Amino acid sequence: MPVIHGVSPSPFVRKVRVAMIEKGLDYELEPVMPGNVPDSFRKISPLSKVPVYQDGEFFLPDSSVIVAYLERTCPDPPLYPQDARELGRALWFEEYADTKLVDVIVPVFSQRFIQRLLFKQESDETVVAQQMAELVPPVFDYLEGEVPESGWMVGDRFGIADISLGTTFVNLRHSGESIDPSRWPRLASFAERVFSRESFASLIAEEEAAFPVS
Ligand SMILES: N[C@@H](CCC(=O)N[C@@H](CS)C(=O)NCC(=O)O)C(=O)O
Repeated sequence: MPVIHGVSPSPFVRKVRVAMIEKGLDYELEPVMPGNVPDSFRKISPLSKVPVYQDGEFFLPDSSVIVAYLERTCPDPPLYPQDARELGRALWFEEYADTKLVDVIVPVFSQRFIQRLLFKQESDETVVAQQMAELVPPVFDYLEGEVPESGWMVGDRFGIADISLGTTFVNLRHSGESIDPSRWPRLASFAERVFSRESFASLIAEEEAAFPVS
């Protein structure tokens, strides 16, 4: 059975797990804590990051690479559009989610989830407030203009764009924050749609049980 090396709260690990669930693929999760990896892990992940996919002696790092590989090995159901322009847009939203969206959300997640929940230390609420007031809004403004009123990001078919954006919204949720529906109504309802999808809902339930917010 394939193995995913990484930990469940990582947005990139979750992205791969959702893709595998959507495709009906079984896997095992092998815990590897990012930032504290053994030397042996660097051999299979030259950038020392999670996730890494393993199938026997075959190893692949990077969530985008892994999901693209899974699409070739298990094409049904497809997670990438066939149409060239739709594919381009889906890949763009994946890139934007993996870079800009992660960049603005992870500092909030680091304070509220990693610092407070995992390490049982005070969170730096000035960091959280600054992110939420200054750095997150322009990103949400952009996405609010792109997200459809109903359905999914590209071609009204659930796929890689929805998975990539949705996985980081889960980290925002784990941080005790949400998308303000009075300011970003489309984006807030998109996030709720993603959270309700079975693949996401099962992982959110598993993660919330493992890391209860008290
Ligand atoms: N582009 C990579 C990013 C992976 C990534 O940044 N993972 C984080 C955990 S969420 C990590 O392993 N960080 C450890 C480090 O940067 O040393 C992907 O899509 O898999």
